[in-house]
Amino acid sequence: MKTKLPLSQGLLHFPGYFDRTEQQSLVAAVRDVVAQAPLYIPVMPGTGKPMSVRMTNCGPLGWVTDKERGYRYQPDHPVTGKPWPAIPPMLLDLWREVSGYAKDPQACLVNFYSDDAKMGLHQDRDETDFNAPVVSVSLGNSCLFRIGGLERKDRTSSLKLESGDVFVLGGAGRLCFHGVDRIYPDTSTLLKNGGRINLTLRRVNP
Ligand SMILES: O=C(O)CCC(=O)C(=O)O
Ligand SMILES: [Mn+2]
Repeated sequence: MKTKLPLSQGLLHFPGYFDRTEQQSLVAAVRDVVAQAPLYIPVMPGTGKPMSVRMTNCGPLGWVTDKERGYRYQPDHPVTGKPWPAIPPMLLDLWREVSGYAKDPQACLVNFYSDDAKMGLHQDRDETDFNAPVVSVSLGNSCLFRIGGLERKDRTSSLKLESGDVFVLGGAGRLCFHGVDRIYPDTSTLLKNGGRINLTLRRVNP
């Protein structure tokens, strides 16, 4: 484990938590997940507008969204109908090291950002247990990550998340608004076709 930078209560940034070799192992593990549970294009509830980020999951539960039924967790892939593959052991180790939460994560959302993708400001609030943190891993090109307060109108600040970084939203920061404003092309050689992968570990139910 590398340095830990507390930003404000419950928000932790671990720059370079995973070294290059570990990042390569994680990419191989993600490729394995994607081979079993292909990336798909999620759409916004209500409008059906497609997101720019492609997604899949691993773990007993996966986060999905569609036009009719909205944001939720479910045990199977919305396109293939198959159960999600298991969470790779390296990610379970990460969770056990940084989450401070006794039980293992139930969901790992895999977000793939092409270099022009982004994610709007939002809270992670589809879980019933907010005592567990959200633990996220960045791989590939760097991004501009925006983090705010508990209300949408609160002041936000921005930081770069680079390949191998870990970010934790926990404690008083568990429900902070956050989003990804942009990806910086050609800032990493980890993914041969560019883009960024974000892995988000969550506990869904107590
Ligand atoms: O890509 C990121 O760093 C954040 C992803 C995120 O906020 C989410 O999937 O809920
Ligand atoms: Mn989020």
